[in-house]
Amino acid sequence: MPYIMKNPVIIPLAAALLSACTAAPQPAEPCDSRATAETRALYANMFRSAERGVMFGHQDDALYGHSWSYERGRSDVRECCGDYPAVFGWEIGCLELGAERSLDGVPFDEMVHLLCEASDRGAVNTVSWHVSNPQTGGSSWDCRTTAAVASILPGGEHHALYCAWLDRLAGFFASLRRAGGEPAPVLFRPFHEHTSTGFWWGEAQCTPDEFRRLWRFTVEYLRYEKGIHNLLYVYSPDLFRDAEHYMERYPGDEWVDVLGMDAYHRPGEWDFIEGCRRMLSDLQRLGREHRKPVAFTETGLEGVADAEWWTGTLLPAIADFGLSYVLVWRNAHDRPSHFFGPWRGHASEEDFRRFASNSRQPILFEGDLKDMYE
Ligand code: BMA
Repeated sequence: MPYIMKNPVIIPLAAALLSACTAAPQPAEPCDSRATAETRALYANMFRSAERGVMFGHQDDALYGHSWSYERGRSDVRECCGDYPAVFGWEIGCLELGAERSLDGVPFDEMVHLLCEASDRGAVNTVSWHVSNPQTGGSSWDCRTTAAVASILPGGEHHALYCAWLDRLAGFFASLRRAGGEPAPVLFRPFHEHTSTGFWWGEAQCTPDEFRRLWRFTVEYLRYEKGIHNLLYVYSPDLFRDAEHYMERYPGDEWVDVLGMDAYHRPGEWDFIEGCRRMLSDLQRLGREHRKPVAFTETGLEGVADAEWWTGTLLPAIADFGLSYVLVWRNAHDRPSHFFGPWRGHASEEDFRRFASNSRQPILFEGDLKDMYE
């Protein structure tokens, strides 16, 4: 008889050790312990779909495209490759002011309608927020002062105003309903690109501590004060030097669900492929350490001046990092050269199809998704 069979203490100990070694790791949970069932399912499915491929996302895809606007059912991406993007990006700047249209002129009621439709079809939605400057009344890009963040933290001069803005956001998020009536889950990506100098919440405009407090207050207020539980929070700095720089203003694992990054291809400014691979490899490692999905939350080459950009540049930049999604920015309908996605008739259309169907790094579109909400 083996020795352990004689020892009543060792038997359970050995069994516990064995099961600890063989048990599958518990699936990671959203940081909101009260996240809705569909939000939890989306989170779990983001890990699973990343094993099959990278979801393709496009900002404002359902609202308008290059030279058309507000024609329900249309999509520049679908017109090029036969399927909708897997991830739809939406922008809510100016919602905080109580406006009926976003800073890009998009009627919020149309956005709500199309976002819910995308959710019902099984696609993923992500929302960015180019929030106005609470101190000056200017736009997100108004960096005249360095005290805007401090001014909206608890005790600050504009704190009450900021809470009123969040009340409006909460109303918007609560109004997003799937066909069955349950809240539509959203990947919310506030205070993006803070490592650039472009926005009033950027690293030149506030201290790391102020940034973290702003993030935590925002999440806390929406979650506990307003009872919003259909959000997954996405952290998305702009270019970063190394993992330490990436994490410098990280609010903490209990306030972030997805590790993202934004990086645009600006020829002549930096080596896009090499730089992306360096940053995405840091991101992949951080994602494993923190048990968070990783995503390339904004990218693109404005005007896509290279007919083989999709397979020649984007694909080698993003392949093999286990990304959950990559999202290219909008195709403005009213600024002919301000586009980042494909559109029918553009010189890169054929290459986009090659990108969409390449076998080196599978790219997922809406029709490739298994039900993300179950
Ligand atoms: C920027 C540009 C702007 C737009 C903003 C918010 O990158 O596309 O025209 O207002 O995003 O969507």
